[in-house]
Amino acid sequence: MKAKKIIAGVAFLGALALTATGCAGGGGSAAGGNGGGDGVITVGFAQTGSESGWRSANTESMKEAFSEANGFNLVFNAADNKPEAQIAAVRSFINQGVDAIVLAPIVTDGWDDVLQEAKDANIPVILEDRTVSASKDLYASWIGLDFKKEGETAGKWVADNFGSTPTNLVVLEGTTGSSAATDRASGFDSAIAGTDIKVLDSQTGNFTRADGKTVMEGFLQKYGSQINVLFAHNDDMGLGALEAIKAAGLKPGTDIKIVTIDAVKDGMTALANGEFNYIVECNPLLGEKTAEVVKKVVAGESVDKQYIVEDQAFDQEQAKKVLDSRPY
Ligand code: GYE
Repeated sequence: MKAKKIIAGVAFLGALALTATGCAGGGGSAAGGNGGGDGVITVGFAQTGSESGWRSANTESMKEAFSEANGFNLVFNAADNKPEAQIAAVRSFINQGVDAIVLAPIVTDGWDDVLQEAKDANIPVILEDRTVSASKDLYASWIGLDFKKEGETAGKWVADNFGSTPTNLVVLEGTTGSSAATDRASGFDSAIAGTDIKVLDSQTGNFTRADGKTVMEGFLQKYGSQINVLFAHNDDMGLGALEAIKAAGLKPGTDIKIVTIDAVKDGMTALANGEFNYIVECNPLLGEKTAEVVKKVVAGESVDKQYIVEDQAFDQEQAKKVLDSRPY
């Protein structure tokens, strides 16, 4: 803890504020109580929520890396994918006087003010997973994935396999305004540009299984068997869509080809079973790297502005081979 920021009452109010904004609890006690000087780094982590299998794996990776044994006191908040609640959580971390803030921003925009407040309070912010549109001066580093490339890889597979015959495609988009959804869409669109693939419809399924199912039901009602290919921005929406496709009497993976992103266990199982056709990986195990960067930043050491974790991609045969050895 930074001694100058410690006022027990403020820390207590901060803890209350977190409860009020829907803090999901989790690692560590509220910041402010340990008096500093003990080498423990108090980190406030503002997670998006718990929308997907990817997110569960990411939260687990972060909690493991930011453990007491590793020298951290983690204050965890999951904002249920509500941008205002996430901004409030970050503000509460600032009031508590944490040593560093790790932020997995739900949406790209709207961060300028609160990141400036963190900067004014001398609390470094490290982005994890998604990015923000705010000035790069307002955060120390970003540990994430190349979402545009993920979309391109998915689009290239669709273009290579279906691009030379008229093909109708529907898209289940991730959370509107998130960098993961925006960049995956632009990468995918650029890869299928100029082919015979026609996008019939594209709507958000908020990265969840439930919304993926509901939106796919709507697509099926509207377009029925005209749909040849589904591109879902994550496995969970694809898995929700599977149920809708089966309920409509169609065979996923055969009647409607399915391409998704993430490669979590359930998605890879569907791929190995022939119900999905292609998955682009998005690695959620960002905890260790993020913890390493946080330690350096708090110690005043220099870090890179961004660390991009590499992703792979799998077809059905490759999924069968690696399924048992997947770590998440
Ligand atoms: O693909 C999705 C999650 O931002 C990379 O968010 C992340 C995405 C991931 O909900 O499953």
